[in-house]
Amino acid sequence: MTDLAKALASAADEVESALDSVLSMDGAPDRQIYEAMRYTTLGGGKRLRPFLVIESARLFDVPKISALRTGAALELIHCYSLVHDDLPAMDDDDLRRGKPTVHKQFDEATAILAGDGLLTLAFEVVSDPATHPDADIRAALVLALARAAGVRGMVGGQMIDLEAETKTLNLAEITQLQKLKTGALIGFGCEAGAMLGRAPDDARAALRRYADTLGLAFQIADDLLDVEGNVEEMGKAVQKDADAGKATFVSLLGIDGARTKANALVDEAVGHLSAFDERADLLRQTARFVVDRRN
Ligand code: GRG
Repeated sequence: MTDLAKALASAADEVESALDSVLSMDGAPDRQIYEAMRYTTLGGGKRLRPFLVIESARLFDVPKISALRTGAALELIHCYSLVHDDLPAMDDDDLRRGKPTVHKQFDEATAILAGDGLLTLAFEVVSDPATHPDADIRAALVLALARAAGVRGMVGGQMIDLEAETKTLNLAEITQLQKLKTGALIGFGCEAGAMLGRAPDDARAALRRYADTLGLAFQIADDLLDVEGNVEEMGKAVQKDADAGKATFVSLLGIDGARTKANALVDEAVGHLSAFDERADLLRQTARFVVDRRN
């Protein structure tokens, strides 16, 4: 096992415990909604976004509890986006993380509410003093997370993506769409450590540049996996974009061109970390991991 694989596995365990605790059913007014939220969030996923929070926080000696709770909040938003994306009104998927999607396991109304519940819980977690003792830092995190998840971030990107089903986007438009849809949450993940650790502006800006490049590489890899991956490894349907006739990095650049671009972005992302010491080594390895991953 590589150092990165070990670190990812150990972070995933810690994130799982943090999520388990914030998704506690103590005093739940209704069990089904909590069960749906726990069903979709626990026991699956690479936990890449919380890992980015943990590793960016490491650079500034942030206490682990702050990084874990912020990472858990980010993962809750990611999970909500997957639940809503899988709904019949959007991507209409039956399989996610190797198991039936929430609307299949429960029903559509429960899936909508579970997504809403995860989204709002994320802000409850981040604004709780247990996440950081300084109210100004909590407020800055709430603002950044809202921007990343909302219409100027992931939701806006998802809307452009839905519209792309009826018009063909060019490379610049696809890049902008993905910067919002996938890149915004990845960007928050990398900047959160800097915010929690009151990092200097230049360090935070370097992490943002790393995140932007990483997000793009991640999305190109996702497009390649949609073409080259299989249902067993991916735990979700593949060939979705080609079947929908959607323009992607692969349809515009070709398989080889997309892989070449992804590899160049790995080098670029690592370059953005040049000012950091060996504590950024796992972030450097993460850039390679996102393009070599099999799911
Ligand atoms: C519904 C508001 C709203 C947004 C949906 C995230 C998203 C936007 C759609 C998911 C569709 C998709 C395949 C996006 C591409 C990138 C992506 C987010 C892949 C899934 O993330 P991973 O690979 O998944 O980190 P795991 O399961 O490992 O967490």
